[in-house]
Amino acid sequence: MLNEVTISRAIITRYMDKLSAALDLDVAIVGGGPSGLVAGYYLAKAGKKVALFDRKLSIGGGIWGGGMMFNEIVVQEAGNGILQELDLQGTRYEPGYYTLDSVLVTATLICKAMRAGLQIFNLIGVDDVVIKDNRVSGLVINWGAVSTLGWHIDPLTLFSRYVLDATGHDAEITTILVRKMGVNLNTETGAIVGEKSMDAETGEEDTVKNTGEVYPGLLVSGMAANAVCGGYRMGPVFGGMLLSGKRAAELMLHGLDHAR
Ligand code: 48H
Ligand code: FE2
Repeated sequence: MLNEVTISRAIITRYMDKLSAALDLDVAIVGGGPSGLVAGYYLAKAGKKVALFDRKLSIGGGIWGGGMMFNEIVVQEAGNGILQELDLQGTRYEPGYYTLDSVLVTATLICKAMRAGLQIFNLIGVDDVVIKDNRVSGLVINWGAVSTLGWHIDPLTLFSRYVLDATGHDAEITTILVRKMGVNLNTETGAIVGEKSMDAETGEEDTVKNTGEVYPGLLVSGMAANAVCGGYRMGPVFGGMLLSGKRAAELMLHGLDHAR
């Protein structure tokens, strides 16, 4: 016979186990779009303790909607290479252009990343970072709905050796850091340069080039990398996002494995 309170206790206990285990991480990823999910996949696959936080109910960021709500995305040759590592395969449209169903891509990225060991927390937003010795050293978290409602409820905190800002166009984490701490970033101007208009070819190259550590302990990937470092946008072509996530993971793996 099913006991309603046992069901409740099972959920509360299991959730608290997951959340407690995520309070001290190798990498905390903010944003569950393509770049954050791919970064999480490669970090988890390498055995790192990594969790991803997204304030929304559904993980996947901008992939779900394809282009203008047509639920297909395009990737190029290099992006298709990464997708193959994730057991996905684009359908060739013209030489150098592959298409995929955006729902299948999102669902598969989430599934592969979690099966590799990525812990995903949906419904949790990131409002601030922890600073220790001039280094980003963790996240300040709260329920996504709390910030949407504009309530003042104090947050909780977790530590991590790296934070990845994968929050998309708004580069929210880097923006908060600069606004609150007035720090200089590792960008051309030392400030947040801002995203540029549409140029798919340049934008795709920019996304990978701009992926990196912009402040000690804080990396940017995906559209956040272009927003922070001044890259072009590219529309619904997603190869650069996937490659950026992989690049961010490689940089952090190098940092984690070469730290004292
Ligand atoms: C918790 C947060 C917070 C926060 C945001 O936008 P995304 O899909 O991110 P990317 O960079 O991996 O992918 C970008 C791509 O989707 C895109 O927009 C492209 C290719 N655009 C080209 C163009 O021309 O427009 O996902 C970011 C995620 C979202 O799910 C947000 O909910 C989440 O981050 N998020 N989560 N705390 N403070 N800020
Ligand atoms: Fe976008």
